[in-house]
Amino acid sequence: MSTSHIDSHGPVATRDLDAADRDLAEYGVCVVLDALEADFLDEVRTALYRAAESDDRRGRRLEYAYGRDDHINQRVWNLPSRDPVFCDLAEHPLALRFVEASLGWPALLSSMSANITAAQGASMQLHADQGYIPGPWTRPHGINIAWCVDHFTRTNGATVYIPSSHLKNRNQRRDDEIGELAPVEAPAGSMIAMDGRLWHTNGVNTDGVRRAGIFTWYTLPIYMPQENWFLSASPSIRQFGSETLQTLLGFRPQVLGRINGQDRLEKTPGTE
Ligand SMILES: O=C(O)CCC(=O)C(=O)O
Repeated sequence: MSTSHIDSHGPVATRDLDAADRDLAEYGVCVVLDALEADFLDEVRTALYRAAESDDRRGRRLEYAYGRDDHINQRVWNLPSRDPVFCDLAEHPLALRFVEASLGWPALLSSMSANITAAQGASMQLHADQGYIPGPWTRPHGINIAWCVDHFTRTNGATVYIPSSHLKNRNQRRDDEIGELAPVEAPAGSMIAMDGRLWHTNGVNTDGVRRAGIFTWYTLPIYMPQENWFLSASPSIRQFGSETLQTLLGFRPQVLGRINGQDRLEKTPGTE
């Protein structure tokens, strides 16, 4: 697979949400500038690097390459359980705007993890995030909202993708002829939305400048989440999480995953 980059005609980083919607429809990806306020971004960055360093120190460092072996980038999973600031991020109004437009409501948070690229860290396997969903696809079954914790540049591992590949309506196959990949360059604090059908991966970090991105993967509410929230979410989220967050985690089921036919534990008859 080639990993060289092209300067394709692609999404233009913007503050105009209508323009972002058009880019998402046409290219399968859009970039919203200044999506996070500076103080909030600092809080997110501090919490993320603290979690990453804690994993390193405790021998819990994880890497993830989606089917490839060579990888030295760090992955931090289950972010809502690592710091409440990530709960706020999971239900950020801008993210939910794109989630609702793409999937409707309710939707599920399938996973929320950070990918921190490091010097010479390899690309993951090129993939569509909804690749595990049987075809034929006729629409997005999920949307990945990526938060740029650091600048995303073509040399530090910015996400790379095949423009408009979402319109192929199928996952990438190993025998596909892959042309050049386009980088999504965006300043820290930007939000990137990717259609669940888009073929993408992380770029190779060639300059050694650390790049953290938080990937928040939402799906239609009919799919088992990538993260098993029932086992891995911190109990404090069940206690203190907002209604919206609990809906996203599947703790307020509306159709599937009900509890004795009800949408929450507390309403189960005879348990009060
Ligand atoms: O780190 C990146 O830029 C891409 C991550 C990714 O492809 C994913 O989490 O599905």
